Amino acid sequence: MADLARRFTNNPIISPEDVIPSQDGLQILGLFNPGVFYFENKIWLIVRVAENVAEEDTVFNYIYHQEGEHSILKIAKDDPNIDATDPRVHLHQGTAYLTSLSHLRLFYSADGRNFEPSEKPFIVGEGIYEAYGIEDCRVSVINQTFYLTYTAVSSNGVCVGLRTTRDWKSFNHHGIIFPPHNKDCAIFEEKIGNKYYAFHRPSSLAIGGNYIWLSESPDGLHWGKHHCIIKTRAGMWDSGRVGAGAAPIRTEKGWLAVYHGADHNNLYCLGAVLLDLDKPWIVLARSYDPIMIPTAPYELEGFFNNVVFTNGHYWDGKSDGIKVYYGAADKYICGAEFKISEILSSLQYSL
Ligand code: MAN
Repeated sequence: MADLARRFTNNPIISPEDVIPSQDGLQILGLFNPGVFYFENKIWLIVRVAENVAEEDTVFNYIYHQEGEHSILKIAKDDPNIDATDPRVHLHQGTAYLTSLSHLRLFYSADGRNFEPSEKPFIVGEGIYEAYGIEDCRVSVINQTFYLTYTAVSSNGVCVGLRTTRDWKSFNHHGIIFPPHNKDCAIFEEKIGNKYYAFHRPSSLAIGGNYIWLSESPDGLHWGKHHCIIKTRAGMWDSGRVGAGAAPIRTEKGWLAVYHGADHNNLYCLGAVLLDLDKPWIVLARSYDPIMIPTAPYELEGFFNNVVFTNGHYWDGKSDGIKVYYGAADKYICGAEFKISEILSSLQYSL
């Protein structure tokens, strides 16, 4: 299996130790899966910061109410009714609770490798659909407007929220664009035939699976004409789940999209697909083997082990190199360079 990633030599580029918790009494469990954008001559990362209470013996569910107030549900770690097999979500008497609450923070860099925290305010969950936080934000730029699509979590379910901004100071909150269960939404940065397009990932587990879908919209807000385009593949590295990364990039051969896939052992790798330029619901080629596999120590061990997960990259729009930013082991923020030509020639074209 070929790993095409040229990992940054200064990885991890941001670690939990570099970040101050949002409030006294909280601790940072991990930094996750940054969205990426270019603004005012700098590369920016919008990082998911996952926190919980700094109490060793407590699992908790930390809730933002509509008015901005929060409350903490405390459950002792040794409670016999807890199923803590997955460190991300614990089950208590049949109810699932996140073990952390996530908000988003901005970091910026002039060289794409050394990042500073920004003074800009944190972006936190607001309202009833974001009560358990906001996660894994993708950023797409269309006509100088930044579209932030992210996972909104609450007792209503896991779904996709949208905010837009032009200046990163004021935001329009458009509410939920894909209802539960749905995540991994990335809006294409160009219209095709006067329509917006987006990847998203509904889950239909009784019949079906965790598959990537493509939808179109007249305005970037209302989505329809859904096509299921990328499914899991039995016995392969992406047999358990697949989900889109950032918006695809336009190449002469088609739309090139990096996605994540996990197998039934929760090994999260990256692969790529190539979509028809005019009919993006047609898949032209796909990675047979992953293009990136967790191998570095910071990818193998963290909050949730054996994970490389991306939802953001920086590309200058012309060169062969692309900087892919990714979350490693659900704990660290890292970066790697890929060559577009190498990804394209690694794909399997006869599907
Ligand atoms: C899910 C999401 C991601 C996370 C991966 C790996 O897909 O919660 O945020 O990085 O799992 O744990």
